Amino acid sequence: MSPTSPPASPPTTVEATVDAAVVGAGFSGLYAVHRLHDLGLSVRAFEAGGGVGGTWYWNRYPGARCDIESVYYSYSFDRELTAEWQWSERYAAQPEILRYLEHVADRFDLRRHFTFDTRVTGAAFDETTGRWRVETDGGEVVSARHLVLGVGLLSQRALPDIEGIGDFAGEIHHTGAWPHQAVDFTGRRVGVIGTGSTGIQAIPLIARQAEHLTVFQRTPNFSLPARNGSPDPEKSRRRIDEFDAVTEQLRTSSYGILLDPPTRSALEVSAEERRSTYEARWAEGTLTGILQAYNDMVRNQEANDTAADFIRERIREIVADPQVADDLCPRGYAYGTKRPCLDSGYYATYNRDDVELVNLRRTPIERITGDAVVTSDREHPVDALVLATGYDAQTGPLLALDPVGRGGRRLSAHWEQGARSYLGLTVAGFPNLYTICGPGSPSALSNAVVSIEQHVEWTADLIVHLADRGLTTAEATDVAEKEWSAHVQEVASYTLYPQTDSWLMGANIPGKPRVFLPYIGGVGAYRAHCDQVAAEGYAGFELA
Ligand code: NA7
Repeated sequence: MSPTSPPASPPTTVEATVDAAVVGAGFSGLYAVHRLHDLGLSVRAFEAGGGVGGTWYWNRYPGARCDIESVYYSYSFDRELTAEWQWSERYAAQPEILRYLEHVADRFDLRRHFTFDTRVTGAAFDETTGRWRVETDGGEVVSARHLVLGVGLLSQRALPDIEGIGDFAGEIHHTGAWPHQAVDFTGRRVGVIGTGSTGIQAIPLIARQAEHLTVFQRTPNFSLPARNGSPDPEKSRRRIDEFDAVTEQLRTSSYGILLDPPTRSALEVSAEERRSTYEARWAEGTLTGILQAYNDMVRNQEANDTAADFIRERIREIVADPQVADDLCPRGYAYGTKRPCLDSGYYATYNRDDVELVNLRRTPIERITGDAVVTSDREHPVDALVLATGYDAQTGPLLALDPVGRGGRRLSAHWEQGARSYLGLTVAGFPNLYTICGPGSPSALSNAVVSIEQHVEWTADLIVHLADRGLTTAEATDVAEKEWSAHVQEVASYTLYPQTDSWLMGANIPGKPRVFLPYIGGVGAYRAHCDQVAAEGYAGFELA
């Protein structure tokens, strides 16, 4: 080759032919690889990160931890795995959850199936072969009969479109792409934009380290104290000694967590009784304690107001400055319809002299300069900026990959008017494509690990069903997709959720079509429905 020859184009030949390609090495991808390999399928998997972990690989910001108790926020597919892993905290922090997933990868020898630091850049269904052609940024091409996307529901970062943000001269990080080395804020003036679950976890810890912290809040959230500490020994014991029973309870519950379903309306008990219930649940330290105290909390505004008022009272009790307390009080949307938060000392952080809250509803951000955030009333000098601004949830990661289905139709075209799916796991016109935690599945409104296991197992069963019968493709019918998508919206319409601007509605992303993304019918009911579909020979699918 002469020195002037053009560089070789990336290889276009198929390098590997497998039964299944899996994208992602988080809870979904790891389990999908394990399950499919165990069933005797050949599997190739790709992960953009440098290791396993998914969400827990990327979210290394201070305070990152789960807000479902760790004893339940872990896999349940293997009793020995559960028995041998001891969580050190009731709500484990990111490094421990990452260690757990690394342990799972090692224990089941999963890493050998993965290529890390490699992003899948395209996937197209070849109608002549009935296979997916999967391309990576490493120049690799894989031909796979089945394509399982475990790309996460909160992995496509939403960066704020603020004038001048690119000119900021200091350190700037989105919480979902946090550096691997701890960021030291000592002696620095830090600005945090965003007060969702992430901001609420990070703010107390950043405040302790920084010289000064300015929190830029657009919408206040409802948060309950986590009361983190050691795991409850009785729950840990039961999880192992009564493994099958607890697993079954989680799988058939509404949210993938253990709770006694509420039977009464908040409005049929006296104000005193309600108050003592809320107080007990405020003391309990769980994400959904108050939300699940009565059965009409997310359906009836008046019932919801009783809980919202109670939490606002607590905020006013904790926060010394009445104006700051008032600014922190959520209003104008029902409690729980933005995902609720769990914190460790969040509200009390605003009693520190070195922490300032900027209410962006009063004084919006106008621009960012080299060393300041400029709001409509003044400049806030900062040396570092933390963007806790969330994600293009559920659809974002799938549309970033934008698979090409039958007839050359892209997923982005199919979802132009909003996401639709059959069971949240499959899409009409995209045979053998499985979207773990996809829109229309309960994942975002549940203990995601419990949902993920169900999604993966159901998908694996479908793949085996095809193989056993010498069939090659499963494809959701248009009718099934239409009916399921209508059902997802209908169930949501019985609640207060669709009235709130939240990422659950796609409202945090400009121009994103408004549909309610997760399925709110309950983890147990959803599982039963999926099982029924399978029992009927995969009703709603064309198997070919
Ligand atoms: P969320 O819950 O989407 O929160 C993002 C926060 O960032 C929220 O307070 C937003 O305010 C705020 N935001 C977003 N863009 C801007 C701009 N441009 N200016 C000011 N403020 C902004 O993301 P999280 O990472 O906290 O949590 C995501 C999920 O991870 C969580 O629900 C759990 O399931 C785990 P807004 O409310 O849009 O007014």
